[in-house]
Amino acid sequence: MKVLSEVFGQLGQETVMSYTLENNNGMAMTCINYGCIITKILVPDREGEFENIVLGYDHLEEYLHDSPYFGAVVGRVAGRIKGASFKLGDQVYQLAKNESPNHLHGGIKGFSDVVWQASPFEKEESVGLVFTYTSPDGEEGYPGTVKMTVTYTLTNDNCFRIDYEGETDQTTLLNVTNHSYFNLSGDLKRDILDQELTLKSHAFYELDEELLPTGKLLSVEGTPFDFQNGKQIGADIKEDHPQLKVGNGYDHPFQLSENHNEEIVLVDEASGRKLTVETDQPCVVVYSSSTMGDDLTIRGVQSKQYLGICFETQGPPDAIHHPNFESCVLEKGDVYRTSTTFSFSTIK
Ligand code: FUC
Repeated sequence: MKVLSEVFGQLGQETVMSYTLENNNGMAMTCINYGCIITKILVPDREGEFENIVLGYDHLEEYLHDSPYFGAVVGRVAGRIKGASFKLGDQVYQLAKNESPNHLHGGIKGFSDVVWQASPFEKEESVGLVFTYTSPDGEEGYPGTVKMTVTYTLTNDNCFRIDYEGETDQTTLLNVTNHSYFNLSGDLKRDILDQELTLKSHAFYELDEELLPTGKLLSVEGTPFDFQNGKQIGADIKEDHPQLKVGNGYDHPFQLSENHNEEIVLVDEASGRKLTVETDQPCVVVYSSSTMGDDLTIRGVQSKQYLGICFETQGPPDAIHHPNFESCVLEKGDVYRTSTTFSFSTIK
């Protein structure tokens, strides 16, 4: 097991570093301390050939200008906040309107757009990185100074784990996730429509035209949103369903009916690669790159709709406006703590 580090780029006075974590099987993942972005994950197919299975870039410039949150940690609050404003007690807070009139993924310069402190570690059975960032009171409009720690750990069983921890000095909101786009075909050979998704979810959150939750949970039963028995992502994606129209495909929070029990499984039959995602979070936003256009060049591959799929494990979006959702309020003295694992294997 080892960690290799090198300079990735320069951002004003700050040097952005890249770190490659490698385990004893040759599985390797590269991340940078700008936005804790995962730039690359190399895993074997059924023949043992290692290829990259996430959307990412090799240059900092591309992340600064052309990245829809590729591989990044997003926060303080992932997803949209209606009207870019919320109330805590009697106080109204105005957030950055970066998807006017709403707030998206932590704002203009959220966790995905700042340089984190990184310290690599090497242990007997794991290698990793501890990222820390202190978000000052008022950043992007949020109250409280928030101290964040995000730990990436790679183990010898081809499991990659993300641990998030946060503390605040006054009541605030916190709901963080990672926005990696997966594509198990390897080096973006195909889109994700024929990759098979199994999702232990009985219900998904209805979205309005602005992709904000209406507050209603809808049963997946008999709808294109039912992945309980596994099916290709493309199987029903073009069906005439009002919620698919809203999201241009899947861009929805699903309520997880189980945790830490293979609740999200993605399989690419052609390569034999399998990804299993497990979390303690109550929901996952499944985003099928539905709004991705053809305007990006990703390591030589032209971007297109459905080129990747994100599994944004998190608390439900816009929870501050929906008292029936799990709360995303963090009080002073409490610790925000959550984890998600991404395990890679192959099928016969
Ligand atoms: C996802 C989506 C959004 C957005 C963004 C890049 O999380 O929910 O619609 O397009 O990522």
